[in-house]
Amino acid sequence: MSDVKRPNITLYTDTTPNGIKISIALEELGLPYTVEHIDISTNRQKEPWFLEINPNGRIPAITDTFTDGKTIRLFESGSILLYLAEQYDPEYRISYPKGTRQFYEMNNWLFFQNAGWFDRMSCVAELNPGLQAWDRCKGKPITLCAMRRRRSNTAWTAT
Ligand SMILES: N[C@@H](CCC(=O)N[C@@H](CS)C(=O)NCC(=O)O)C(=O)O
Repeated sequence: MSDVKRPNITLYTDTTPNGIKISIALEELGLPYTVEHIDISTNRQKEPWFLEINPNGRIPAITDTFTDGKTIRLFESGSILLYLAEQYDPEYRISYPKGTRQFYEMNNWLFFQNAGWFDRMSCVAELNPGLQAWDRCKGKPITLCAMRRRRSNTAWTAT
């Protein structure tokens, strides 16, 4: 489809590390994109129009024009990074060729970051420390629970 105009990326984000890491990837790849600020302190991420983009109601998310000419939505920062790498990183600026040793090592760390409590911590590692940071990442009972357990030195499980 030669008349498909892409990239046509809109990044839905806020100033949290999970959001910022997508901005970093886009900048590193030198891609043009539009930013739609989702102020999570006002719960904009839970509005019906945004839930069409991310049914989980969280930033970051992106939309793009896919190779078929139709809009594609991406949510979960790891999924977004893989999409950007596969679609727009032919020179391997931020990724590695599929099937190489480095590719699998990259995936180790990608999943490590996204699957564990580190992902929750990414939200907390805001510029504003303490409770204010918790406020900005409200709705995180798992994190709070994990933090409490860590503080009390008991074994941690994400319950
Ligand atoms: N696993 C998700 C985490 C996304 C996430 O938790 N985003 C937070 C900001 S860092 C958010 O949108 N919080 C608002 C809410 O949970 O309502 C990812 O990697 O994208």
